[in-house]
Amino acid sequence: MIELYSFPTPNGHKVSIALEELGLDYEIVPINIARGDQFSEEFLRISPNNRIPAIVDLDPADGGDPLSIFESGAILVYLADKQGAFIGDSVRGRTVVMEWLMWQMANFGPMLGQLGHFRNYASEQIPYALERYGNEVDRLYGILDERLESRAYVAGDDYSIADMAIGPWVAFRGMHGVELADYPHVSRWYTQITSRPAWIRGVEEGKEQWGAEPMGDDAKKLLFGQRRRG
Ligand SMILES: N[C@@H](CCC(=O)N[C@@H](CS)C(=O)NCC(=O)O)C(=O)O
Repeated sequence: MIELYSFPTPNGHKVSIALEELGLDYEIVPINIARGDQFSEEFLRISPNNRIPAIVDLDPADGGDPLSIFESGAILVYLADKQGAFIGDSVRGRTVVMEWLMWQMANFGPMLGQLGHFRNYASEQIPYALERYGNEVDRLYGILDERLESRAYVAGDDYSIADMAIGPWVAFRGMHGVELADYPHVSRWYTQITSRPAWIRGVEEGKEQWGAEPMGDDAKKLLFGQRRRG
């Protein structure tokens, strides 16, 4: 059994999709980040960066104590290794999966996140920020589109955790002003991966919690005014 500490955001969905795809038994422990659950002592013990997602594997392969993991990329690698699936079955195959997983973690997620912030949550519209991150997001979607022009999936012929990491961010493209018609190969791939039954189940999980209430000033302060704890 795996406990998934999460909230239905792109980073949270990566892991619920992977758990469904891998057929692992799990239960969700909701962490409402708009209300400050991420700062509880219990959660910080497993996720010291006060971010979702995090997991606790109650039955780790070494038979030892429950094992906690934070950072979605580390979680995806752990789960894929646990089941021996979706991570490439050769040194070369695995390397390509890791490249594109890291590309998502270091580029596609953070840059889309910044653009989403400045478009949707900033107290004023700052042209420099919108242009800087808007350009970067267009560049990254362009890279992804090129990559998918001649491949079924991001890492090649096989669906992998790299697709599971990237796709959930495409799902939130409305927040970034992105039109899939501008990236036809991304569009083809996105339709393909999001029609998988496990994918659909993964994003349905906990759906009703997010967006149930509009982001108020208190939540914005909590999320966007953080400094060193203590
Ligand atoms: N690099 C982290 C990013 C996680 C992250 O940014 N999580 C957001 C939700 S998508 C969060 O928990 N925010 C809570 C906060 O900012 O306090 C990962 O991929 O796991």
